[in-house]
Amino acid sequence: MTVQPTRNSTARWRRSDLAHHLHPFTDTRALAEAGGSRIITGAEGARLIDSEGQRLLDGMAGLWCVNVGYGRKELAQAAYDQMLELPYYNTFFKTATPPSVELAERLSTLTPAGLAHAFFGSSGSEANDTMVRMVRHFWNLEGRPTKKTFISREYAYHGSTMAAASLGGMSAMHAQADLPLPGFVHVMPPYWYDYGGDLSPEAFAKKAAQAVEDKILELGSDNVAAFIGEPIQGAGGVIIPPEGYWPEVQRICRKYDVLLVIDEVICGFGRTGYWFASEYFGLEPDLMTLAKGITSGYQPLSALMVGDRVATTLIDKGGEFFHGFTYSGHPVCCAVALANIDILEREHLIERTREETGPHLKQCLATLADHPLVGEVRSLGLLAGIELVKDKATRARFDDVGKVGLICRDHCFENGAVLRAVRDTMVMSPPLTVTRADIEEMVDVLRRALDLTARDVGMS
Ligand code: PXG
Repeated sequence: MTVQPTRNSTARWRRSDLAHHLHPFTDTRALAEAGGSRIITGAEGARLIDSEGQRLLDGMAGLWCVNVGYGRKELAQAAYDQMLELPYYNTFFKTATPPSVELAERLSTLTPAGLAHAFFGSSGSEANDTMVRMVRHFWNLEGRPTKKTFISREYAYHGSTMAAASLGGMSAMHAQADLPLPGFVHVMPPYWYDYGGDLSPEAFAKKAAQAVEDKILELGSDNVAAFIGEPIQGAGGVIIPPEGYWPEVQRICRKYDVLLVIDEVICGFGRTGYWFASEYFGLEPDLMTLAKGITSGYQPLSALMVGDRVATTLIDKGGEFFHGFTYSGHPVCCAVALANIDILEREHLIERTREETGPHLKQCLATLADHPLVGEVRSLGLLAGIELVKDKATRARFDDVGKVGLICRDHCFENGAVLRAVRDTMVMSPPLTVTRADIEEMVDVLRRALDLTARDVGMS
C-alpha cells in the first residue's frame, strides 16, 4: 500500500525521526532546531517528491549514485525476479550464485585492461577496507612486509569505516575518532583553485604530483604500500586535477613500486562521460574500487577490482584470504547491477553524457562565471563544481568557511533543486538521464540562489 502523505503524517514522521533516528553526517540538535528532516516519499526520473508534495530537481542523483534516474521498473523487476528465484545465498564456502558470477565477468570486461577479478561488498567503504587488507596481505606474500603505509590526499573521501576514514583526508572526521590509524598519510590535493597560488595549472600539476614523490622519499619506498586517489575528488568539492597530474603520479608510483589504487566510487559508471574516469586520465590502476553507480543506488553493492599482479600473487601464493562479508556477492544486488549496466549500455547514457549533456552543462555553467560570487566553474561530464568567493580577483574566501555554501544550498532547495555545498563550493552530479531542459532549469535555480546569497551576504 502506498502511504498517502499528509501534513499530519509529515509532522509525525519529523517528530519520530528526531526522537529515534540518528542520521549520518548530521548535527541532530541543529536538525531539531531547524524543524527536523525533509521527508522524501517518492521520485521519478530526475525529480524527488517530498511528503508535502513539493517536487525537487535532484541535482545530486541521490548521493552521486542514481545514474539511470528514479522509477526504473526494470531494476525493480530484476530484484523481484531474483528474490523469488534465490533471495540470498553466500559466496563463501565453495559456492557462488549466477548473478555474482555474471557480474564479476561483466565488470572485468568493462573496467580497464588487467582488472580481471572482483571482490564484492555492500558499500564503497567496505571496498576500500577490503583493498587495505588485500594490499597488506599482498606485500607480505611478496616478502616485503615493510611496505605497509598508504598515501592519500587531503579532502579525499573514501568512506566512513576506520580504514576508509583513515584513507580519507577529512580532518573533521579524523578529529572525532583519533584518526588516521597508523600507516595512513596524506599529501596535498591537486586543487589548483585553493592551493595553486600564482602557479599556472600546469606548473601546479607538477608541484602536486611532486608532493607524492616527496612523501614516498620521506617514508622510504620500502615502507609504502600504495597510493590511493579518486580521479576527481567528489565529496572534497569536485576537484578536477589539472592536466599532467595523473600521468605524473602514475609514473611516480611505477618508479617506486607503489601500487596505484583508483577509487571510482563516484566517477565510475558514466559520471564523467566515460565508463570509468581512469580512461579519460589514462590511468592503469593496480586496483580499483566501485560502488554507487554500479546499481544506480537501487541496491547496496560495491566491488574491489583486482589487477593481475595482485590477483596472481594472492591466488598462487596466498592460500585462504581471511576476509569477507555476509553480503559479498549478494544475488539480488548483483542482479540489479547487471540490469543497471544493461540500461547504461542500451540507452547510450555514457556517450550522451560525454557528447551532449556534459558539454551542455559546461556551456550553461559558463554563463555563471561573471557572477560576483563565482570564482571558478569546472566540470567533466555530469560532475561539476562552482567556487563561491568573496573576491574573484584574489580568490579570497569568506571568513566563516562553509557558511556561504550552506546559504546558497538552502536557496537552491527553496527554489526547487537539490544541490550540495562542500565548504563554499557548490557541487552537482545529476542523474545521467537529465535532459537539456533539466540542466537549464538546474543552472537557472543556481543563478537565482547565487543572487539571493549575494544579497544575504551584502554583496548586492
Ligand atoms: N569512495 C568515494 C569516492 C566516495 O565518494 C565512498 C568511497 C564510500 O562509499 P560508501 O558506500 O561507504 O558511503 C564514497 C562515498 C557526500 C557524501 O556528502 C559522499 C559519499 C558518501 C556520503 C556522503 O558528498 N561518498
